Amino acid sequence: MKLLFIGPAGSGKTTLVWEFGEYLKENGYEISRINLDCAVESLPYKPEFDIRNYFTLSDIMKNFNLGPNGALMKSVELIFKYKKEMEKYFDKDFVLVDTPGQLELVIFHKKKISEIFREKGIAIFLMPADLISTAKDYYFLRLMDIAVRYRIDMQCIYVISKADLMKNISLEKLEDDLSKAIYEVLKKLEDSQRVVKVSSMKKKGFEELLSLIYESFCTCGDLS
Ligand SMILES: Nc1nc2c(ncn2[C@@H]2O[C@H](COP(=O)(O)OP(=O)(O)OP(=O)(O)O)[C@@H](O)[C@H]2O)c(=O)[nH]1
Ligand SMILES: [Mg+2]
Repeated sequence: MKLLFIGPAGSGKTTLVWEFGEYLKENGYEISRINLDCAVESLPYKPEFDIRNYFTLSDIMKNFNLGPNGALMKSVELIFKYKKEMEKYFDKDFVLVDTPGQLELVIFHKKKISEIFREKGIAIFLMPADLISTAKDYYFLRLMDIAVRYRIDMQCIYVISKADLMKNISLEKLEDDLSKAIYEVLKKLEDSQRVVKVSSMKKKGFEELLSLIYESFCTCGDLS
């Protein structure tokens, strides 16, 4: 099963790939980790496949005479070149894929990275708790998740990341604060799912995340 971690810059993707991977290993699963972020300086885990072994952001900037954002977009095309190499690590219970912070790479590039991971794969969209203070913040992130789903065309779930930073806010209360019309829009566009909150820092919510992953596979028919 492939888990494609996506979300806004700094939402906790890399830390979750690390800590959730450790949790899965401790529970007897075989895992591999794939790093697709050619710009990252250091990682807390040792990936089985690391795109930086093939190119880095500064290589692309130099070779194609691009600025950092253009170079990151270019990295998507280059990632496809190493698909075969990457696939050598797909033969595991879970393949955890770490993506670059710029969500543009996943949603605004004509080539969809999600294609590589779509089969027996699920995208996990991180909504960082520290971005959520008001009903509008929450609504914005839920809309973002819907937009991402439409674009990547892949089974997708969302999770609240950095849950330890969520203080005295009830998500149910925020939902209640949304106007009825807006709430109806969300319900129409979203596949309903439980809200799972994870904290990599406190190592909390991993069991719930794993259950949600399994449930999503069952409902999309990928697992019998
Ligand atoms: N409080 C708290 N901080 C976290 C948690 N997870 C990650 N962080 C911190 O948030 C910052 C960003 O975490 P990363 O895992 O690098 O986030 P990322 O989404 O991979 O970042 P980019 O790849 O740069 O987009 C780091 O300082 C982490 O230590 C968490 O569960 N709780
Ligand atoms: Mg990262």
